[in-house]
Amino acid sequence: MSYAMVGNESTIADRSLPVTRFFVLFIFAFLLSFSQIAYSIALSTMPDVSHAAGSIITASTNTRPNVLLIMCDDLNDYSGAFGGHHQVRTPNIDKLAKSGVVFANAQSNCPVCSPSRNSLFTGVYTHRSGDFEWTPHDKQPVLKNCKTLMEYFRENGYTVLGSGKLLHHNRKNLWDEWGVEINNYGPFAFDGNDLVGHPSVPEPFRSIGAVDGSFAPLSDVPAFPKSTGPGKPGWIYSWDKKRYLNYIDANNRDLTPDEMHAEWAVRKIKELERRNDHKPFFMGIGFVRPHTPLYAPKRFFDMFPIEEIELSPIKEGDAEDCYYTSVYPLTRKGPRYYRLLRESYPDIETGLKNFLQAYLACIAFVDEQIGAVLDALNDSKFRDNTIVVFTSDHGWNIGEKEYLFKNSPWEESTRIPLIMRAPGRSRPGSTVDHPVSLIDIFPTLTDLCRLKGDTRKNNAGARPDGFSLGPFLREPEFQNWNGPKGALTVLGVGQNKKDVLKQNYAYRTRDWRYILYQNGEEELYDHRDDPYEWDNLAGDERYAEKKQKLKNQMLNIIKKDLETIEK
Ligand SMILES: [Ca+2]
Ligand SMILES: [Ca+2]
Repeated sequence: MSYAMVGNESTIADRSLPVTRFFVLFIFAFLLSFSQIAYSIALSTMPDVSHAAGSIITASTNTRPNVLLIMCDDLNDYSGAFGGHHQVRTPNIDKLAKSGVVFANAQSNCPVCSPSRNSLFTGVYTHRSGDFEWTPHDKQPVLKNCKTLMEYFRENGYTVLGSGKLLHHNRKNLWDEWGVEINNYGPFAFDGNDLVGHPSVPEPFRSIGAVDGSFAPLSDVPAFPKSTGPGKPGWIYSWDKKRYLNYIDANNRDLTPDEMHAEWAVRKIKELERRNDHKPFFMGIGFVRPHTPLYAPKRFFDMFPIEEIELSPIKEGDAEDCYYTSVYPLTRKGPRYYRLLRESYPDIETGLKNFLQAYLACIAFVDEQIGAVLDALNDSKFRDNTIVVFTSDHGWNIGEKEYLFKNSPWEESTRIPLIMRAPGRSRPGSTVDHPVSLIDIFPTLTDLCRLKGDTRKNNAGARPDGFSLGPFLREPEFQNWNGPKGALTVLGVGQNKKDVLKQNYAYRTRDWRYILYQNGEEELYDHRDDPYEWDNLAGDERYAEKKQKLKNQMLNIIKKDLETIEK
């Protein structure tokens, strides 16, 4: 119970009968003493890390570190610290990178929103839980029996606060304090009747719709020749069509959801400072850009004039030695969006440049939101005892291999930015090249914050599959990590949901990417001289031994889980 609520009850009591007042005061005293007892128990059961050798705590107080987890949505490796697109503008992410540790070869375990986030927040591999689609975690046979990071932190005496897109299907009861209630993806173009593709986007790409078929600066308020319904065309926040985002000009407009979440986080950090309640906090802030629709204030589009945009290197005919379309139809989003973009512009280069301009604008925009939150943290008393984790749920292909979407088995979809800063423990400005993945975040935070207790709610749950990245924070070239040599990514196929070996897998080591499709087709890329994964070496006899070795390593990770499932 928060002090604010107790305060309200006291106010009511002042206007009530004496008996009621006594009762309320009694409850108040009971809650106060109970919270103090609970806190004492929590402290006594927690290891005292303040004097431990190499403790991440620099202060002499008996406190555990706070955690600030910042997530982006669909952000690939373009940000500057990851050597991505050379025109990208991410000064705040880059600044964080300089003060923390960059994981330069971090991978998503499932490159699509819902399963990736379920996996991150429970620590359980997607293929192990069978979570390949859009079922909320608490409706699934394995994941509903696992504690989320939020529950686990709370159980360990943390105050747990969040705002924005963290789990794909948020559950407010997982948080002590939840931030802004809003559809995170908005605003959307509204034609007076429906949420539609932005009218400035050419057809047929626009026909994809209000989410994936839309990109424009916010100043381009959706206008239509004639209203098709009872409403007024313009920007609208949500599918319920109730709340408009009013836009007069750049300085006179309503905020976008990401801006609201940043504002909430800044305000909350200041409030936590004043609160002084001795409990550490876990705060999650989930920004939705650069997820589609790619809308951002115009000044961010102006940073990337269309005539100056350069595409990432794309090889003509690159998809010809790939097997994606041997298991998925050409009507699937990635190939289809690429074709629709090509048909909407004089040529595919022009189409990709227009899309990329909006993607870069949204990255620059979200970087500014990230900067606001990090500045608030760095200006607060929490700067030196707060672990910062920054990442994304997966990446996005922008035209590589004739694919425009997430959820591919290739580097641009699977590679993610990952930065960790643990004051007193991480070496500022260092880079880890060892492959790691989102599955490792849960055990890393468990390790750094010395969380205790079973992460499962009962035996039907699964334990976290990853390994703590703690050793890399101090020693970027650490050689004896307990984790695997490579990072595993799964691309689920809905119809074979229960058969773990009937999914498609990618496996990324330091130098290689190996892909095994459910029909047995393979791809193999040597990143040492093929960073764009142009030449599939899987059919080349000279690499047969290498390929087999990678396949075995990968299957060992998967089969270990199979054994666990069969028990
Ligand atoms: Ca996503
Ligand atoms: Ca190729």
